[in-house]
This record gives sequence, structure tokens and C-alpha cells, in this order.
Amino acid sequence: GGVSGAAASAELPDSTPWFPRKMVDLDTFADKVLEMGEELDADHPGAKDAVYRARRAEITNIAKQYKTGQPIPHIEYTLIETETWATVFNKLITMFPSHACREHQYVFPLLIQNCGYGPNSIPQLDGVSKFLKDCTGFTLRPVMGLLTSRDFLNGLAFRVFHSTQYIRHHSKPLYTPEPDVCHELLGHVPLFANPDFADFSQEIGLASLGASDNDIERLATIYWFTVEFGICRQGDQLRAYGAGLLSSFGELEYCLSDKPEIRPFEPAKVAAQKYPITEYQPVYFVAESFKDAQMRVREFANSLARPFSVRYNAYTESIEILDSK
Ligand code: NLE
Ligand code: FE2
Repeated sequence: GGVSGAAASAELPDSTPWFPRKMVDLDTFADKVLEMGEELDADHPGAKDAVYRARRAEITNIAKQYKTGQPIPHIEYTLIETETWATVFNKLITMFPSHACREHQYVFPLLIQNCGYGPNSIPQLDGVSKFLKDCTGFTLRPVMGLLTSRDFLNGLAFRVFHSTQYIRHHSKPLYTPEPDVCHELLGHVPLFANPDFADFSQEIGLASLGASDNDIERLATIYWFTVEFGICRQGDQLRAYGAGLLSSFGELEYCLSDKPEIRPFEPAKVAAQKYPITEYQPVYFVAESFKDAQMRVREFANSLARPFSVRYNAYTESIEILDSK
């Protein structure tokens, strides 16, 4: 097989789940959030705080309205929000030198210089998105809360990362089960500035386009154990590169202690691993490098039952269909 004009316009099997073909197609995800978007679960620390709830609704409304190509609106964060950020920021930077992977440590000072990272104010997504675009072509899109795994992973195929813009409740700054702006800015953003990591993330995204529900589940699990909770070997040490670790003071310490179980990153096995979402992970998987992890994910993706393959055309910001794999 190969790409040709005919192949590029080839019909997909009817059973293929819909997937975005152009960047603007991502606009259809905006109001399809699963949970914790506008309404908060009863056990959320902010559930009984009317001021917090109203603020969340205000900020998530920006994401609901957002369309491809628009600048991401700036948020004027309140004093209490900025204090929460400062608490998280100041705690985490004491841990990064000993616990974060070298790629994270390389980028962090650049974010301080270029994007206003520091304890005194919460960086704006718009500036951060432009910075990432210059580094790796990744961009951010504001999102109301959790998308379906399919929508979220599909975004990665376009090098688009869906990012929350609200902040965790001030009563629990050092761990939250849900994404928030601390998690996105301190955990995800530094890694998306790294070219190998960007390639790795897009690889998962491309594999998700038109994948079966079962394969989406497996890819989402791989995403969970890498982009969110991955650790990697660097020299004779283990370091964290997963954003869920890098944004949680408690779990960052725990993940490199002798308490959790550590296994090698083998996608077919990782894909079948169950995991909790509201507490520290009992198991982590170690990548040897982002390039090695990407190769393994590509191999895994080729083993999935999808009768076509795809590639991203960055000039036209669209997905091309290849007639066979
Ligand atoms: N547990 C992480 C934190 O506290 O920052 C967030 C994880 C989101 C998947
Ligand atoms: Fe995340």
C-alpha cells in the first residue's frame, strides 16, 4: 500500500467510528464532557463551596465557547486561586531536582523566562500554547473537564492538548484526582515542549483515530501509564515524567519510594492493567526513553485491528488516510 490521491479519498469501512479529519473538527468536542465539568461530585472538596462552584462554571464556560484558531481568553485569577498555585508551585520545585526527569528540568527554566512561571501568578494558557507551538507544534485548547477517552486521544493526533483552566480547591492543594491548571502547567506542559515526547504522544493519538471502543480503552490505559503516570530510567536512577506525578507533591515522592511496584513498559501488558483514579497508583511502568517508548507504542498500534492507517499533515492540519498498513 501507500498514499495516492485515490487512497487519500478512499472510503473507510462503514463500521469505522467517526473521527476528526481536520483541526476544526475538534470544535465538536467542546460540550461533550463526562463529569466534573460544570457539576461537581458530592465528594469533591469544592462541592459545598458555592463561590468555588460559581467560579468553576465561569471558567468552564470559556472552554464551552472556544473555537479553533481563537486566542485562549485570559483569566484574571483571584487572590485565593493564586495562593493555591503558589503553595503547589513552591512545594513541587523543591522535589523536581531529585524526582523529575531531565527533559522536565531542562524546560522548566525556559517556562520561567518565557511564560511567566513563578509562584506569584498563574501562567496564562494562551502564552504557554504559543511557546509549545514554537517548541514542538503542540498547542493547548481549553476544556471544561474530562472528555471521553476517544475525543481526548483523537486531539493528540493533531498535537492538540486539551487543558483545563480552573484550579483545584484551596482546601487540598497537594493532591487532586482531577486535572486542573496546576496539573496541566506543571505536569504536562514541560514535557510537551520536548520533541521526542511530543512524537510519542502524537503516536498514541494517531492510533486512536477510528479505533474500536475496545482499542480506545487499551490506548487510554497506555496513555494513563505513560503521559499521566510514567516513570523512566535515566542513568542508574528512576525519574518521573508522568504529569499526574509531576503535579502532585505526595505522589511524586511516593512513586520513587520502595512502596509501589515497578514493571517494564510493554504496551500489550500495560494496556490490560487496571488502575485506580482517586488514589496513588499501586503499579508504575518504566520507559527506557521516549524514543524507545514511541517505537513500542507504534508496534502495538500496528497490531490493532484497524483496516487502514493514518498520518497527520501538519501543512493542512488534517489527517490523511493510507489505504493499508
Ligand atoms: N493527582 C494529580 C494532582 O494532584 O495534581 C492530578 C492527576 C490528574 C489525572
Ligand atoms: Fe493529565
